[in-house]
Amino acid sequence: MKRETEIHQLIKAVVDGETKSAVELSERLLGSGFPVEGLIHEGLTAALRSLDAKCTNEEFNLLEIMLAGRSMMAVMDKVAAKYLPHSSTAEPAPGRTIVLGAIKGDIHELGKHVVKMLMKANGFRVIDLGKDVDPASFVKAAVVEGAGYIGVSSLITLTIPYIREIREIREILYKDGLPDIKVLAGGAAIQQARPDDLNVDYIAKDAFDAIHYLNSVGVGV
Ligand code: B12
Repeated sequence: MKRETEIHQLIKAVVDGETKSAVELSERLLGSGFPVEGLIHEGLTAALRSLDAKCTNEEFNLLEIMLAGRSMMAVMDKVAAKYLPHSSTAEPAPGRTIVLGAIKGDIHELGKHVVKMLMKANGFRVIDLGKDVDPASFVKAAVVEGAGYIGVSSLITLTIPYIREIREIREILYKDGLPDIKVLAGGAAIQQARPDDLNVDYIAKDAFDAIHYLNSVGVGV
Protein backbone atom coordinates (compact mmCIF):
# COMPACT_ATOMS: atom_id res chain seq x y z
CA MET A 1 0.00 0.00 0.00
CA LYS A 2 1.29 3.47 -0.81
CA ARG A 3 2.69 5.53 2.09
CA GLU A 4 0.34 8.42 1.33
CA THR A 5 -2.68 6.14 1.65
CA GLU A 6 -1.38 4.70 4.91
CA ILE A 7 -0.78 8.16 6.38
CA HIS A 8 -4.24 9.20 5.26
CA GLN A 9 -5.71 6.12 6.97
CA LEU A 10 -3.76 6.87 10.13
CA ILE A 11 -5.08 10.45 10.20
CA LYS A 12 -8.61 9.14 9.79
CA ALA A 13 -8.17 6.51 12.50
CA VAL A 14 -6.88 9.13 14.98
CA VAL A 15 -9.59 11.65 14.08
CA ASP A 16 -12.24 8.93 14.54
CA GLY A 17 -10.69 7.88 17.85
CA GLU A 18 -10.09 4.35 16.51
CA THR A 19 -7.15 3.62 18.77
CA LYS A 20 -6.66 -0.02 17.84
CA SER A 21 -6.36 0.65 14.14
CA ALA A 22 -4.27 3.82 14.73
CA VAL A 23 -1.80 1.70 16.71
CA GLU A 24 -1.74 -1.07 14.08
CA LEU A 25 -1.26 1.35 11.19
CA SER A 26 1.56 3.09 13.05
CA GLU A 27 3.27 -0.23 13.81
CA ARG A 28 3.11 -1.05 10.12
CA LEU A 29 4.42 2.32 8.96
CA LEU A 30 7.35 2.47 11.38
CA GLY A 31 8.09 -1.24 10.92
CA SER A 32 8.49 -0.65 7.18
CA GLY A 33 11.03 2.12 7.72
CA PHE A 34 8.83 5.22 7.78
CA PRO A 35 10.58 7.77 10.04
CA VAL A 36 9.12 8.44 13.47
CA GLU A 37 9.43 12.18 12.84
CA GLY A 38 7.16 11.81 9.79
CA LEU A 39 4.67 9.74 11.78
CA ILE A 40 4.44 12.44 14.46
CA HIS A 41 4.20 15.38 12.02
CA GLU A 42 2.33 14.05 9.02
CA GLY A 43 0.17 11.61 10.93
CA LEU A 44 -0.52 12.48 14.56
CA THR A 45 -0.07 16.27 14.60
CA ALA A 46 -1.89 16.67 11.28
CA ALA A 47 -4.79 14.59 12.62
CA LEU A 48 -5.22 16.72 15.72
CA ARG A 49 -4.80 19.99 13.85
CA SER A 50 -7.49 18.92 11.37
CA LEU A 51 -9.92 19.24 14.29
CA ASP A 52 -9.15 22.95 14.41
CA ALA A 53 -12.63 24.05 13.33
CA LYS A 54 -14.26 21.84 15.97
CA CYS A 55 -12.39 23.51 18.79
CA THR A 56 -13.22 27.20 18.68
CA ASN A 57 -14.92 29.50 21.14
CA GLU A 58 -18.11 29.09 19.10
CA GLU A 59 -18.00 25.36 18.34
CA PHE A 60 -16.55 22.89 20.79
CA ASN A 61 -16.86 19.16 20.19
CA LEU A 62 -15.11 18.03 23.35
CA LEU A 63 -15.82 14.29 23.14
CA GLU A 64 -14.60 13.93 19.55
CA ILE A 65 -11.39 15.85 20.27
CA MET A 66 -10.71 13.98 23.50
CA LEU A 67 -11.08 10.61 21.74
CA ALA A 68 -8.70 11.71 18.99
CA GLY A 69 -6.25 12.92 21.65
CA ARG A 70 -6.45 9.56 23.42
CA SER A 71 -5.66 7.72 20.17
CA MET A 72 -2.71 10.00 19.51
CA MET A 73 -1.31 9.43 23.01
CA ALA A 74 -1.70 5.66 22.60
CA VAL A 75 0.30 5.74 19.36
CA MET A 76 2.99 7.87 21.02
CA ASP A 77 3.30 5.67 24.11
CA LYS A 78 2.82 2.21 22.57
CA VAL A 79 4.48 2.61 19.17
CA ALA A 80 6.49 5.80 18.59
CA ALA A 81 8.33 5.43 21.92
CA LYS A 82 10.00 2.23 20.66
CA TYR A 83 11.41 4.10 17.65
CA LEU A 84 12.76 7.15 19.46
CA PRO A 85 16.46 7.13 20.36
CA HIS A 86 17.30 5.44 23.66
CA SER A 87 19.26 7.70 25.89
CA SER A 88 22.39 6.09 27.25
CA THR A 89 22.57 8.67 30.03
CA ALA A 90 21.38 7.07 33.25
CA GLU A 91 21.88 10.27 35.24
CA PRO A 92 21.72 13.40 33.04
CA ALA A 93 24.46 15.96 33.64
CA PRO A 94 23.62 19.12 35.60
CA GLY A 95 22.01 21.59 33.24
CA ARG A 96 20.49 18.79 31.17
CA THR A 97 17.29 19.26 33.08
CA ILE A 98 14.29 20.99 31.57
CA VAL A 99 11.24 22.25 33.38
CA LEU A 100 8.26 21.85 31.09
CA GLY A 101 4.69 23.08 31.32
CA ALA A 102 1.71 24.62 29.54
CA ILE A 103 1.49 28.30 30.46
CA LYS A 104 -1.15 29.75 32.75
CA GLY A 105 -4.57 29.73 31.05
CA ASP A 106 -3.66 26.86 28.73
CA ILE A 107 -4.82 23.29 29.26
CA HIS A 108 -3.48 21.81 25.99
CA GLU A 109 -1.06 18.99 26.79
CA LEU A 110 -0.71 16.73 23.76
CA GLY A 111 2.14 18.64 22.13
CA LYS A 112 3.89 19.00 25.47
CA HIS A 113 3.70 15.23 25.90
CA VAL A 114 5.48 14.74 22.55
CA VAL A 115 8.16 17.24 23.60
CA LYS A 116 8.61 15.45 26.93
CA MET A 117 9.08 12.07 25.26
CA LEU A 118 11.62 13.45 22.82
CA MET A 119 13.57 15.29 25.48
CA LYS A 120 13.76 12.16 27.62
CA ALA A 121 14.82 10.10 24.62
CA ASN A 122 17.62 12.60 24.09
CA GLY A 123 18.96 12.28 27.61
CA PHE A 124 17.20 15.08 29.44
CA ARG A 125 15.67 14.95 32.86
CA VAL A 126 12.21 16.43 32.42
CA ILE A 127 10.29 18.03 35.25
CA ASP A 128 6.73 18.22 33.95
CA LEU A 129 4.71 20.85 35.81
CA GLY A 130 1.57 19.97 33.84
CA LYS A 131 -0.86 22.54 32.47
CA ASP A 132 -2.10 26.02 33.47
CA VAL A 133 1.26 26.78 35.10
CA ASP A 134 1.92 30.14 36.69
CA PRO A 135 5.04 31.94 35.26
CA ALA A 136 6.67 32.14 38.71
CA SER A 137 6.25 28.37 39.19
CA PHE A 138 8.40 27.71 36.10
CA VAL A 139 11.21 29.84 37.50
CA LYS A 140 10.96 28.44 41.03
CA ALA A 141 11.00 24.84 39.78
CA ALA A 142 13.96 25.54 37.48
CA VAL A 143 15.96 27.02 40.33
CA VAL A 144 15.08 24.24 42.78
CA GLU A 145 15.84 21.50 40.23
CA GLY A 146 19.01 23.12 38.88
CA ALA A 147 17.51 23.18 35.38
CA GLY A 148 19.31 24.72 32.42
CA TYR A 149 16.06 25.18 30.51
CA ILE A 150 12.45 26.12 30.85
CA GLY A 151 10.14 24.82 28.11
CA VAL A 152 6.83 26.59 27.85
CA SER A 153 3.90 25.50 25.72
CA SER A 154 1.23 27.91 24.46
CA LEU A 155 -1.67 27.19 22.14
CA ILE A 156 -3.92 29.98 23.34
CA THR A 157 -3.13 33.47 22.08
CA LEU A 158 -4.46 35.10 25.23
CA THR A 159 -1.72 33.42 27.28
CA ILE A 160 1.17 35.19 25.49
CA PRO A 161 1.62 37.91 28.16
CA TYR A 162 2.27 35.21 30.77
CA ILE A 163 5.14 33.80 28.67
CA ARG A 164 6.85 37.20 28.76
CA GLU A 165 6.63 37.21 32.55
CA ILE A 166 8.87 34.15 32.86
CA ARG A 167 12.02 36.01 31.91
CA GLU A 168 11.00 39.11 33.85
CA ILE A 169 10.77 36.96 36.97
CA ARG A 170 14.01 35.20 36.07
CA GLU A 171 15.73 38.55 35.67
CA ILE A 172 14.61 39.67 39.11
CA LEU A 173 16.03 36.43 40.54
CA TYR A 174 19.17 36.80 38.43
CA LYS A 175 20.22 39.79 40.46
CA ASP A 176 20.86 37.41 43.34
CA GLY A 177 23.48 35.61 41.26
CA LEU A 178 21.35 32.68 40.09
CA PRO A 179 22.52 30.69 37.04
CA ASP A 180 21.42 31.29 33.47
CA ILE A 181 18.23 29.50 32.51
CA LYS A 182 17.27 29.57 28.85
CA VAL A 183 13.58 29.82 27.98
CA LEU A 184 12.30 27.78 25.05
CA ALA A 185 8.73 28.18 23.81
CA GLY A 186 6.54 26.16 21.47
CA GLY A 187 2.93 25.67 20.39
CA ALA A 188 0.48 26.84 17.76
CA ALA A 189 -0.29 30.24 19.30
CA ILE A 190 3.21 31.65 19.01
CA GLN A 191 4.47 30.48 15.63
CA GLN A 192 4.22 33.95 14.08
CA ALA A 193 6.05 35.61 16.98
CA ARG A 194 9.77 36.37 17.30
CA PRO A 195 11.72 35.44 20.44
CA ASP A 196 12.03 39.12 21.42
CA ASP A 197 8.25 39.55 21.29
CA LEU A 198 7.88 36.80 23.88
CA ASN A 199 11.04 37.57 25.82
CA VAL A 200 12.30 34.03 25.26
CA ASP A 201 15.54 32.58 23.89
CA TYR A 202 14.00 30.40 21.20
CA ILE A 203 10.65 29.54 19.62
CA ALA A 204 10.56 25.94 18.41
CA LYS A 205 8.37 25.10 15.46
CA ASP A 206 7.99 21.54 16.73
CA ALA A 207 9.50 19.06 19.17
CA PHE A 208 12.29 17.98 16.78
CA ASP A 209 13.25 21.59 16.14
CA ALA A 210 13.61 21.98 19.92
CA ILE A 211 16.13 19.12 19.98
CA HIS A 212 18.06 20.74 17.10
CA TYR A 213 18.16 23.99 19.07
CA LEU A 214 19.48 22.20 22.16
CA ASN A 215 22.12 20.52 19.99
CA SER A 216 23.13 23.89 18.58
CA VAL A 217 23.65 25.37 22.04
CA GLY A 218 25.68 22.35 22.98
CA VAL A 219 23.55 20.23 25.27
CA GLY A 220 21.80 17.78 22.90
CA VAL A 221 23.02 14.29 22.07
C1 B12 B 1 -6.70 19.13 20.90
C2 B12 B 1 -7.19 20.55 21.14
C3 B12 B 1 -7.85 20.80 22.35
C4 B12 B 1 -8.04 19.73 23.45
C5 B12 B 1 -6.74 19.57 24.24
C6 B12 B 1 -6.57 18.16 24.80
C7 B12 B 1 -5.29 17.97 25.53
N1 B12 B 1 -5.31 17.08 26.50
O1 B12 B 1 -4.28 18.60 25.24
C8 B12 B 1 -9.21 20.33 24.26
C9 B12 B 1 -10.52 19.76 23.74
C10 B12 B 1 -9.17 20.14 25.77
C11 B12 B 1 -9.13 21.81 23.88
C12 B12 B 1 -9.71 22.81 24.59
C13 B12 B 1 -9.80 24.14 24.17
N2 B12 B 1 -9.29 24.65 23.02
CO1 B12 B 1 -8.19 23.64 21.79
N3 B12 B 1 -7.33 22.82 20.35
C14 B12 B 1 -6.97 21.58 20.17
C15 B12 B 1 -6.42 21.42 18.73
C16 B12 B 1 -7.58 20.91 17.85
C17 B12 B 1 -5.21 20.55 18.53
C18 B12 B 1 -4.01 20.84 19.46
C19 B12 B 1 -3.08 19.64 19.49
O2 B12 B 1 -3.12 18.85 20.41
N4 B12 B 1 -2.26 19.49 18.43
C20 B12 B 1 -1.35 18.33 18.29
C21 B12 B 1 0.00 18.61 18.94
C22 B12 B 1 0.94 17.41 18.77
O3 B12 B 1 0.58 19.71 18.26
P1 B12 B 1 1.04 21.01 19.03
O4 B12 B 1 0.23 21.23 20.25
O5 B12 B 1 1.11 22.12 18.06
O6 B12 B 1 2.51 20.62 19.55
C23 B12 B 1 3.65 20.52 18.71
C24 B12 B 1 4.40 21.84 18.51
O7 B12 B 1 3.56 22.99 18.55
C25 B12 B 1 5.45 21.84 19.58
N5 B12 B 1 5.19 22.31 20.94
C26 B12 B 1 4.03 22.39 21.65
N6 B12 B 1 4.27 22.78 22.89
C27 B12 B 1 5.62 22.95 23.00
C28 B12 B 1 6.42 23.33 24.08
C29 B12 B 1 7.79 23.42 23.91
C30 B12 B 1 8.66 23.81 25.06
C31 B12 B 1 8.36 23.12 22.66
C32 B12 B 1 9.83 23.21 22.49
C33 B12 B 1 7.58 22.73 21.58
C34 B12 B 1 6.21 22.64 21.78
O8 B12 B 1 5.82 20.48 19.65
C35 B12 B 1 4.66 19.67 19.46
C36 B12 B 1 5.09 18.42 18.73
O9 B12 B 1 5.83 18.70 17.59
C37 B12 B 1 -6.06 22.92 18.41
C38 B12 B 1 -5.99 23.28 16.92
C39 B12 B 1 -4.58 23.59 16.47
N7 B12 B 1 -4.48 24.04 15.22
O10 B12 B 1 -3.59 23.44 17.16
C40 B12 B 1 -7.14 23.68 19.20
C41 B12 B 1 -6.87 25.10 19.67
C42 B12 B 1 -5.46 25.23 20.21
N8 B12 B 1 -7.84 25.23 20.78
C43 B12 B 1 -8.42 26.38 20.81
C44 B12 B 1 -9.44 26.77 21.74
C45 B12 B 1 -10.11 28.10 21.49
C46 B12 B 1 -9.79 25.92 22.83
C47 B12 B 1 -10.83 26.24 23.93
C48 B12 B 1 -10.78 27.66 24.47
C49 B12 B 1 -12.22 25.91 23.30
C50 B12 B 1 -13.44 26.17 24.15
N9 B12 B 1 -14.51 26.55 23.48
O11 B12 B 1 -13.44 26.02 25.36
C51 B12 B 1 -10.55 25.13 25.00
C52 B12 B 1 -9.88 25.49 26.28
C53 B12 B 1 -8.46 25.88 26.14
C54 B12 B 1 -7.64 26.29 27.30
N10 B12 B 1 -8.06 27.11 28.26
O12 B12 B 1 -6.50 25.89 27.27
C55 B12 B 1 -7.88 27.31 19.73
C56 B12 B 1 -6.92 28.37 20.25
C57 B12 B 1 -7.12 29.70 19.54
C58 B12 B 1 -6.09 30.70 19.97
N11 B12 B 1 -5.12 30.93 19.11
O13 B12 B 1 -6.14 31.24 21.03
C59 B12 B 1 -7.26 26.29 18.70
C60 B12 B 1 -6.08 26.83 17.88
C61 B12 B 1 -8.43 25.91 17.74
C62 B12 B 1 -8.93 27.09 16.89
N12 B12 B 1 -8.77 27.08 15.61
O14 B12 B 1 -9.46 28.05 17.34
N13 B12 B 1 -8.43 21.98 22.71
